[in-house]
Amino acid sequence: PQPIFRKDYRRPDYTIDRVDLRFELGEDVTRVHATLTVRRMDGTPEGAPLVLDGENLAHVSVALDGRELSAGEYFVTPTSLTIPAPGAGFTLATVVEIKPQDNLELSGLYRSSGNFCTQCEAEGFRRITWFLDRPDVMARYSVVVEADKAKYPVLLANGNRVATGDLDGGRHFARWDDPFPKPSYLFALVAGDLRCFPGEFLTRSGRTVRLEIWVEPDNIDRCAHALRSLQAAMRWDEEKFGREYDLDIYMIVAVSDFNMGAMENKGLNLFNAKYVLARPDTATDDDYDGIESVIAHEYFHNWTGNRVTCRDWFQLTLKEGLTVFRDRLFSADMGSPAVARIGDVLALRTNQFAEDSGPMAHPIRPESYIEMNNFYTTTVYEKGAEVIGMMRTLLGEAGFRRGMDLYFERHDGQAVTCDDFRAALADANGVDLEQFGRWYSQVGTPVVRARGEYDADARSYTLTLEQAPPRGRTSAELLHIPVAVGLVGPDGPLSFKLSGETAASADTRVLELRERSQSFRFDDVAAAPVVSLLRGFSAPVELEVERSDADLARLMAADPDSFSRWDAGQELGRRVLLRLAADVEARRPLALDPAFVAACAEIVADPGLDGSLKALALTLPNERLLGQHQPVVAVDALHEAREFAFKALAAALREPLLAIYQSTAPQGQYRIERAEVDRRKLRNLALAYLVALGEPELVALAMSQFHLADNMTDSEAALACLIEHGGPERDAALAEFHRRWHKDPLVLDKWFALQAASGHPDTLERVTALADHPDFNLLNPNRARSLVGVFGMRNQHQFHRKDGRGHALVADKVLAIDAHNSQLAARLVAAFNPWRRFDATRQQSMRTQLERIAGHSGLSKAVREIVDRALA
Ligand code: B3K
Ligand code: ZN
Repeated sequence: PQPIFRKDYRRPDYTIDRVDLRFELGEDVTRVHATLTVRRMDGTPEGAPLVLDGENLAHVSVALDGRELSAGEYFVTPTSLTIPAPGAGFTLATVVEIKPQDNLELSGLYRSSGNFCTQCEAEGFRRITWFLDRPDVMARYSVVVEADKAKYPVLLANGNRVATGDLDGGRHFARWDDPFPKPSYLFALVAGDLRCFPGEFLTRSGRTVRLEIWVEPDNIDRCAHALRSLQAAMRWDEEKFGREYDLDIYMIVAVSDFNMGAMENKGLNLFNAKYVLARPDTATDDDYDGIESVIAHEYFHNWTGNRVTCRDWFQLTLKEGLTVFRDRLFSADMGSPAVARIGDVLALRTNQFAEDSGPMAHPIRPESYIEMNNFYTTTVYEKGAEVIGMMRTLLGEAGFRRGMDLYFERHDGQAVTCDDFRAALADANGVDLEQFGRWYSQVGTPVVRARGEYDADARSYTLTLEQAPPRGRTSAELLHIPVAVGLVGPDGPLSFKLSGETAASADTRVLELRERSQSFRFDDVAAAPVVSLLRGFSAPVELEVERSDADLARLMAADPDSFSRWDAGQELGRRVLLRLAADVEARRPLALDPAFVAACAEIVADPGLDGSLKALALTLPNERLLGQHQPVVAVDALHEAREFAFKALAAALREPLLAIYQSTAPQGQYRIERAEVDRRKLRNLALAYLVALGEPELVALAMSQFHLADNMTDSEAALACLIEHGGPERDAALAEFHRRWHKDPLVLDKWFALQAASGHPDTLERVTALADHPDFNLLNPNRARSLVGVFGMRNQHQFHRKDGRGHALVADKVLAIDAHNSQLAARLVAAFNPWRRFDATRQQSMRTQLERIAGHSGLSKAVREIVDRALA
């Protein structure tokens, strides 16, 4: 397959103004009747052919302006329908047959739990009917769905339901009209036996919108949190961005078999059930947060994505980076901004920085792709959100809002580019974002180096910032980088004055780094400071700054910016762990740095930190993150060092941790409230440390929490501790959990995932056995990810076993999955992407698996693209 390049974009020759669809849903075959109202675009030569996309369609007939075409008047290939010189304006009516029941790719029209559903982004609509399946063709849709009434009582599509009725043979129909023009990727249809959890929302202009959450009958008691989240998101978008919902009804359908998180189809979102269903005993605090943010994300797409959409798929970050940014602002407003920011940055560094330094590195606006679905990446999404965030930092909250307003005013109803977005922000504020635009084309994580000098006599501090190309790259254009800074003295934050400022203050200032190297002078600085840089993680860069362990300990104890405070602790922890790993490799005796222990003890005792922040501060950097800071990832040494440090810290802090555990026992029933979440976070962190000590009475604490918990947060946390602990307690708890939850797919996924993530030395054997467990199933993406994905992507130590068995296991599963679901297989095969970061033996082992996959006959183009890039 040939790559498609951004530079080759051409507007379409024809466009489609109206689409009339009729679906005859059937058990064996589904017929799709489509009537397209087509218009030749100005500037298209008269004789230009109309070429429609298609995939896996059994062609039945085609008619032009009501006249059936005969052979020779049109041409069909497996991926196209061509009508030579059809005219300037005409209708084209096609009939095709498809087999949703055989569609295991879960793209296009497919079946899940006996129901019909769709997923069209990026290029799934062509698997439903012949079409100009590209986002810059926006049409008005009218959809008739016909199906057996008993089996599929509920028939949904985008927009408003305008007619329903009975048909012969026990069948019925519903007709849906969507008044808003939309690209084909936002089309959706659902037919099935579903129950509705209803609600409503009164918009600020006084319209009542009906809200409907549709789920399988058994799940009707797990919808309240999703509905609340939706209502909160609708209110928030009105208040923060002035964006009101535009249809009379908004529907969400929970689907059990879904390739990703959710999909923002106009008025009819389809969701992975994992991001809808929650009940205290089945969903954790993190699940509740995940639901709130994904519900909000898809809702926010209604304006950033649907009303204003992407011209072409290279512009994906236009809607995704922006919508992730919006959902993050929302989550920060709903909960704790610091906790949210720390979580996002941790994920960015662990996943996106790794992607940036591997074979799949690409700019947030890619230059080429073979399979578009491979570019729904953490770079496009999360780094894309960081890029939006930097613009907001530069423009300020009000300036950003002005820019957003202008963007909607200019482009409502259009399919546009990232440059259009940037231009709206710049124009609304009269600023120049030209240099900033390089963030859209540059690959890799830039490096920012800092050094400072304090002049005690002059009471001034000079900070020099330098930007350098990403590691492993020799050149890069100069970027426009906002660097948020503050100074911290021995007794806390220091005030200072930058040139041009009239008064000194201790507030955070944003420096703009635009040259290779720039110096900034801070005046009226009363004492030698430690510089607190990149507060709130103001730019997605790697920071290099010389700071002693004591400097970091000072920031860890006293930085007024919660993010930087946490970050300093992480950097200190990372140094300690990397030194320990070196000791492991040199076979030196291990000892945990007492200064680090002391810093952690201070955190434990700090009355000013909430439980969630404490738990984050006391969580050691993960092994994947640590590996990024080594020239060659020392898999075993890192694992041993981290295990050692974890136990040593537990031993050193045993008494205060036990006191925490005992004083934070639940009072009354589970409640999903901030203070309660904080309490559970801290208590469960304490439990993990305590159980690691292996003392019978401490292990018993986990056992009893596991038995007594009235909620999944505490139950899962206790189970995780027992899994790490091993022994008969592990087996007993796992058996009990399985007995209790084996009929509940989302909970059972946790059972698989916890075992796949375990650092225990027998994890590979257990994962191998679990892959043959009767409850394991490669056809269901959640289940496959919970075992294979977690093992390959999150368990560095066991996946990268030196004997290569971890690699072989994941490669086997990738091949097995690729035979039916290439999108999912392509996600999982990315576990091999960092292969060049490891020692020769492991490299060889991964290379062997990559070559085995590459040589497999019938490999999908999605997996082929990833492995070819990895091996290149
Ligand atoms: N837009 C969808 C993702 C589609 C992925 C296609 N492979 C969900 C989201 O980002 O909101
Ligand atoms: Zn999105």
